[in-house]
Amino acid sequence: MKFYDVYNGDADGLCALLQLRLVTPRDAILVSGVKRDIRLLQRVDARQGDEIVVADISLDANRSALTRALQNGAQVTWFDHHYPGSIPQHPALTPYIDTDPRICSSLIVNRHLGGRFPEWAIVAAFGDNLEQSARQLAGQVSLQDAEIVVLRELGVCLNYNAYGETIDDLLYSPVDLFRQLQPFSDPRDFIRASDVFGSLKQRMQDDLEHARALQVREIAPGSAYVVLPNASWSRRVVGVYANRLAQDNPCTAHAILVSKPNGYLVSIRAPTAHPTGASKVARAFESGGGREGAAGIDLLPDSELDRLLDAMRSAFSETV
Ligand SMILES: [Mn+2]
Repeated sequence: MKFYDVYNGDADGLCALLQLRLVTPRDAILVSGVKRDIRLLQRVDARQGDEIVVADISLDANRSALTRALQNGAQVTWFDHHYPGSIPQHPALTPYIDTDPRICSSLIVNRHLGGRFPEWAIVAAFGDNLEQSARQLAGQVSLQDAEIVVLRELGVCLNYNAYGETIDDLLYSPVDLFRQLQPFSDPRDFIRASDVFGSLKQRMQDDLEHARALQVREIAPGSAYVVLPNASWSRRVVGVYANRLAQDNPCTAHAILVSKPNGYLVSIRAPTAHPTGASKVARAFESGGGREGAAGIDLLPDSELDRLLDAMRSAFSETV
């Protein structure tokens, strides 16, 4: 009989699993990947009696692997906040799934554990950009403002570490990073004792400086785009940089393109002042999808760049 812990490599996935393992230490096989790598359950070859815990990846995106694991006789416990589709009714599946937009997987685990490690849930909520939920929980456990600032920074850094095309782009593999976090029941102790936080912060600053040196071009009043080169730092920083651009220019929509060999990876952010329209732009392209405020296109062929700029112009120009 084997244990498997399957989790998204971002702040939320890490902190969700961490809380569980602090309560129930377990020598499990860790399965994770870059943030975009969400079809993780297919990597598990589950047998009768195996126990699988899944955190922060969509059930819907892993449905066939889940069905197979259940058929093979595994027990599966699932903590998540992404769209699950229809949840199978099976005695061996225990789902803790809540798609409330104010919730993330680590907040679900915090609730499940009766608030044993809220500081880690706060780190994750900041990492998932859930400012209000993070601050609300921080208020409940009476954290000081200076502590909130540093937990927020840690969440942003852990989230930053998960961005990349492959593990090679990352400073720490999500499995290694989990092992680094595992000894600490409180993120404030982790920050004091480990040099991981400092390394991530430094690397993120360096990557952001590269990005800020590039020209952001206006498409029309209210929309802009920027092209990052085909480089590891681009793929690492794209999520953090997109959030910074949005925060610094709340009335402007942004398309952030990262060059690939035959096109671009595109992140689209609606203006934070009117956070709608991003998914409509993305869905006009074959590999596009996402949410109202933040969406993306996996591969935009070079020949479609003009069409993207047109779509940005007509989606966002009147919203200013
Ligand atoms: Mn999440």
